[in-house]
Amino acid sequence: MSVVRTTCNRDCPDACAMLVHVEDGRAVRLQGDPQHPVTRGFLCYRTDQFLARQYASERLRSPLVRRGDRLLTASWDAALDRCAETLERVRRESGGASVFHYRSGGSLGVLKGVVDRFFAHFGPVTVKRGDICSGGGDAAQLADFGDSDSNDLHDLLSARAIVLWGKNPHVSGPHLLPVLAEARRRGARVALVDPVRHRGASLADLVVQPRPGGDFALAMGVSRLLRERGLWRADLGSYCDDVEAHAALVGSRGVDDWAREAGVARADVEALATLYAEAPAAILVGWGMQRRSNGAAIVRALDALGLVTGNVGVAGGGVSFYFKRRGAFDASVFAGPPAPRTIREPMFGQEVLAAREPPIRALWITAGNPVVMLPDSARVAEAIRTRELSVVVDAFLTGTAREATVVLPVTTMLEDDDLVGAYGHHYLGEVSPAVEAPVGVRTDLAIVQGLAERLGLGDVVAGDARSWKERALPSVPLARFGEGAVRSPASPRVAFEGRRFPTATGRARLVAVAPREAPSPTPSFPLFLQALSHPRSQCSQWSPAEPDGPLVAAVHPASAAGVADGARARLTSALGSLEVVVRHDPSVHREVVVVPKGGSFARGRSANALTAARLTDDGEGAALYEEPVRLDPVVD
Ligand SMILES: Nc1nc2c(c(=O)[nH]1)N[C@H]1C(S)=C(S)[C@@H](COP(=O)(O)OP(=O)(O)OC[C@H]3O[C@@H](n4cnc5c(=O)[nH]c(N)nc54)[C@H](O)[C@@H]3O)O[C@H]1N2
Ligand SMILES: Nc1nc2c(c(=O)[nH]1)N[C@H]1C(S)=C(S)[C@@H](COP(=O)(O)OP(=O)(O)OC[C@H]3O[C@@H](n4cnc5c(=O)[nH]c(N)nc54)[C@H](O)[C@@H]3O)O[C@H]1N2
Ligand code: SF4
Ligand SMILES: [Mo]
Repeated sequence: MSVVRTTCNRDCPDACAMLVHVEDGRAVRLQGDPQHPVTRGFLCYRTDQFLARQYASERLRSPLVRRGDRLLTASWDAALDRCAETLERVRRESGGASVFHYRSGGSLGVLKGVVDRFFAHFGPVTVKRGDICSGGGDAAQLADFGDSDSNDLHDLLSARAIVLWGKNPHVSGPHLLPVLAEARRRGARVALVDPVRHRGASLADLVVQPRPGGDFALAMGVSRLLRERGLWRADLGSYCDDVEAHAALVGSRGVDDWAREAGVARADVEALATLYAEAPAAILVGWGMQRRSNGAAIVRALDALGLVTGNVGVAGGGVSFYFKRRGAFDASVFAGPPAPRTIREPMFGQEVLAAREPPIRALWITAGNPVVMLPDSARVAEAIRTRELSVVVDAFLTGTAREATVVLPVTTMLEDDDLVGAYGHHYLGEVSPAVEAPVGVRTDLAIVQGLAERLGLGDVVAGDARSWKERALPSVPLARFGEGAVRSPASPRVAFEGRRFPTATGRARLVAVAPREAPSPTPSFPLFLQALSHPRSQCSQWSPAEPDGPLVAAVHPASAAGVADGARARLTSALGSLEVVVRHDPSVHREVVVVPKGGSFARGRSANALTAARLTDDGEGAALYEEPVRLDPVVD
């Protein structure tokens, strides 16, 4: 029996330090490291259950190569030869741009960048642009602050007020919860702003339920009231640009009008303004809210609220969206010649199919399941199915892998060797192999090295995991990871301390233009589909296994179109329909229906089969939660 210390590499803010208990070469228990200041001895449900996935009989143990309709087992040599020959030919005939390397967040391991490096040197090839997860919010914070980073997580203990704005920590990042609880014990008041009154309400002194996307107006209303109460800082012009234009925007409507547009009562705006007026006040900006056609503008409105009240650049304050997880790493190690072309991630299906001069002839997919996780699933599937070569590197036969020409089996996080940064706190983590990979399974690093050798580029990606870690993180000796939690040297404890911003003027920018109003539902499609994070899955990775049967759709009883609680219904959008089981849930806003994200495409559980590809207002993110849908009773 041994215990191996490692880090969870999943796409989650928490980057937990894990203790893996190993018996006879088999992991038997996963434990959160009690010594780690954020992990505090516990893991989330989905990773507590990860061993079911680790040892699932469905895990791939051999490469698969397509013959006609079927994917057949092949040797590594045969599979890699096939990949190399086709990539070579396609590049010779059509240039590097005819190859598209798509990498997503199946693992946040920094060394996945070696695959990027290979393709940059092989081509350079086409890569993605924008970000399906956080494009809108990233663009907003870059525009306003010049960077996207947060105060230390434990700095929240200095806050007097905390607003969870569109964020569901019980599901999406549970290691925020003990910090929130402690902040409350120290007297902070907490508000929750979300169209879904989720479990976060149990920690909140105030809950405001705006209509979906109504947050821009809500923030404007709060700001207007605070200005009327004399709570805008007098020296605003010394650290902000566009002050007059912003003041005109906030003043362009009365509080009642802003409240109406936000879909809340004036009393809600007043209560939120009163709570937020307790300085220092922190806004924790969730990821869900910015996946909207006005998502970047919403985050800009929250940035502005923090700026005008003097809550940015101070302890206990901040408008925290993202912790700069890559800050400590040397990105140049993974770089190569610039990409000749980019594909907007949310438009994957459409743009791959439409690409010309050259067309996209070959696709390589690393740590992504785009058929399930990107909108317009059917088109994404078609785009993958119709290339001359589509290679999917994954541990399972996902909805994406099923469409591939070649599938290459990869290690899980318990077998991998890597480094991660967190986007919900400032600690870095080392991913160390706790168990050996099954025979026939390789790391992404070994796979790309095998490919590179065949293409005469072995030197570009040579080196073991350890040497890549040392190159990627020159400022921290790896031995430090054995001694306890390692804080990123790249992030100060207070972001933008002293109200100094890395923008062209050194000042922050205030939003000056209102976005288009959030869309309203129509009589024929009275609901918006919100496919949200679920406790049992990490995006499309379920643990234990994905439930059988139709998706469960949670809807306010008044919006259930007469479908009884527990009854079956059809959920229909302009793109198609799925069978669901309706659950009446009065905590869900009346304009919204909530289903889990990441459901299987083949089994009719994928919300993205119904969701059209739409961009956010900035940052080329996806407006995932604006698909108009309706529920219809199923008549047996
Ligand atoms: N269990 C689990 N945890 C996960 C994941 C998972 O799949 N499962 N995914 C991970 C990933 S990829 C990410 S990016 C992170 C964060 O990923 P998310 O789970 O997307 O993040 P949250 O910040 O909790 O945002 C979700 C909340 O935003 C709310 N929201 C949606 N629209 C609006 C709006 O217009 N206004 C307001 N105020 N709120 C709105 C939703 O109702 C919901 O409560 O979490 C990670 N954590
Ligand atoms: N409708 C709707 N769609 C959404 C969302 C939503 O809220 N609603 N959320 C969006 C968000 S926030 C995100 S981040 C994206 C996530 O989209 P993806 O990143 O595509 O999702 P995952 O399911 O986390 O991971 C993809 C695959 O990576 C594999 N994988 C895991 N570890 C490794 C590894 O080490 N190497 C390799 N090669 N593969 C590995 C997994 O087995 C999995 O099949 O989805 C987005 N899609
Ligand atoms: S998925 Fe997130 S909360 Fe769960 S163990 Fe991993 S880092 Fe921690
Ligand atoms: Mo995400």
